Amino acid sequence: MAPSNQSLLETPQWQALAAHYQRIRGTHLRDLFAADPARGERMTIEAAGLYFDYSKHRVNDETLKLLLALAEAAGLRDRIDAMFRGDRINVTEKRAVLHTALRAPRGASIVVDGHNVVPDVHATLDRMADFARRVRAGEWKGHTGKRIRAVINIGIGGSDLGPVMAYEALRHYSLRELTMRFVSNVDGTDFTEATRNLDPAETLFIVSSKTFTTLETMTNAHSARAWSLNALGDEKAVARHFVAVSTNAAEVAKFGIDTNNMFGFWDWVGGRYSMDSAIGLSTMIAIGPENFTAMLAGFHAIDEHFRTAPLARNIPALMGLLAIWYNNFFGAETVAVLPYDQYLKRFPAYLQQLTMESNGKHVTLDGATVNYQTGPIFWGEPGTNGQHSFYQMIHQGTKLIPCDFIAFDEALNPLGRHHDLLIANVIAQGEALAFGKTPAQVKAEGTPDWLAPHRTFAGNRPSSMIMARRLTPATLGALVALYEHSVFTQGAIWRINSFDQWGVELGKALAQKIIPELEAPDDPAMGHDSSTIALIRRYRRARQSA
Ligand code: G6Q
Repeated sequence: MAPSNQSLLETPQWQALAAHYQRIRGTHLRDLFAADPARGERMTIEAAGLYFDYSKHRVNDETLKLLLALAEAAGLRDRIDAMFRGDRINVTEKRAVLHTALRAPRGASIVVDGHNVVPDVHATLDRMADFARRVRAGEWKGHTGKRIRAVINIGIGGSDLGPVMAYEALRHYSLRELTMRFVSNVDGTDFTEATRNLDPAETLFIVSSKTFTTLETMTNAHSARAWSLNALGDEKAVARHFVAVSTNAAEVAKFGIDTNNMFGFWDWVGGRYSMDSAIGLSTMIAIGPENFTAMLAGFHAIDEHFRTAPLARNIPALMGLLAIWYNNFFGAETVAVLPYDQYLKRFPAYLQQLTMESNGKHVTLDGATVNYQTGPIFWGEPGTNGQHSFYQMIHQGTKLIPCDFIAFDEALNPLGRHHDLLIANVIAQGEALAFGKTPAQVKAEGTPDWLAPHRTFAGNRPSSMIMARRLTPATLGALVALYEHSVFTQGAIWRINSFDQWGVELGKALAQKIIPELEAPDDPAMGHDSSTIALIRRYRRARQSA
């Protein structure tokens, strides 16, 4: 492992990559494929039902060797073991990072502070399953005796994005008689629209908040309480219409939710890593406990792959190293995630939090400012829709945008030729990005000389292809775990803490000062800059005249 006082950029492994980059940067994917006819089969890995094709990356065997040497020097293997073991690798919050324990099989042992946490995980899963079954079967009745027909998860950030994404992704497996909705924004529109047309007597709220103090969630939870009680007219109704998912029993009780109706988790589960903890209660209610268990098994299969496969055959490790290759050597600033599956429409939004909240950091673990780029910007939309909008830039713009394509062999909703057309598109995109179209090819098609530059595609634009047989709960778990561990790999190389979020904590405090300034009856004394003061005064005038 490199001495920790040696800057990453000074390590021999980094310098070897920098020198190698100078040699390979001009090499075209056309040449790499021409030189090795087996490349498209050789540079693939299968694990946990996923097929990963990394042949269309601007790498050769030497690049991979050097990237793997970088990982070895960063002690990636030891870092992985430390995470799985439950070491307090989240050093700024002094916490273990054990989302992998959430999907450990019953009977496994993971000891934190002398205590095996796996039985606790399964005890919570059992309580969740019991509750989910009762709601799904109509046995959990509302205050007036009516069955529950709508479930609303109130949460934000890590307590919302995972549940929303998983519900959308697994909607095919969901109990259609139940209406599932999600409220996150403090904008009252979110709550108002989510509850429109719902009967409070048939609506169950899951208030999901690790801390149970988050402004948006508590504001929405109080509005939900008022909405329920306004219709049901009895404080006792709260017990039938509200359950909580939290680590903070005291605040849950203060809100009026019976702690018997609380599902807990632990400080070693980060918000953005919590979709398979009790935060997934809405997912479990939607798809049922068996499907939820299958999803956890998918996560666990990739956990085991990441923990045990040699780094050279380790999908998340390679994904992470390729991200570093483009981010730090090619200067790419973003990664596009392009699922060719309508059910994965919220997957890019989910990944934005997972990747950017984890690796949007500018200091190393010991507090030194980095002198290299860290986490790239993640973005994306489902194919084929994106093809008719921003793909133009990926094909012909001046920015290098590595892409992750995700697709499935089988459609969940077979309909005529739709699936063949979908898959033809995703395969064609990867091919076009890699190989482009030369001026000679364009002219041979009869394009006049003046138009040829506009119709030429340079190619050499890298992409990964991730395929699976079909989108199942297990596949979704495996996919999410891939990205979790790719993010981990990147953080380990950059020597940053991927598990804190001080920027988010700042956001939670910022508005607190301004709220009373907006609501004060008389013009308050304000210690802000002139723009902020003018904006506050402008809003106060509008508010007073409304
Ligand atoms: C996730 C972040 C953040 C968090 C939300 C909600 O890693 O910490 O997105 O999940 O701010 O926090 P609570 O669950 O405490 O309400």
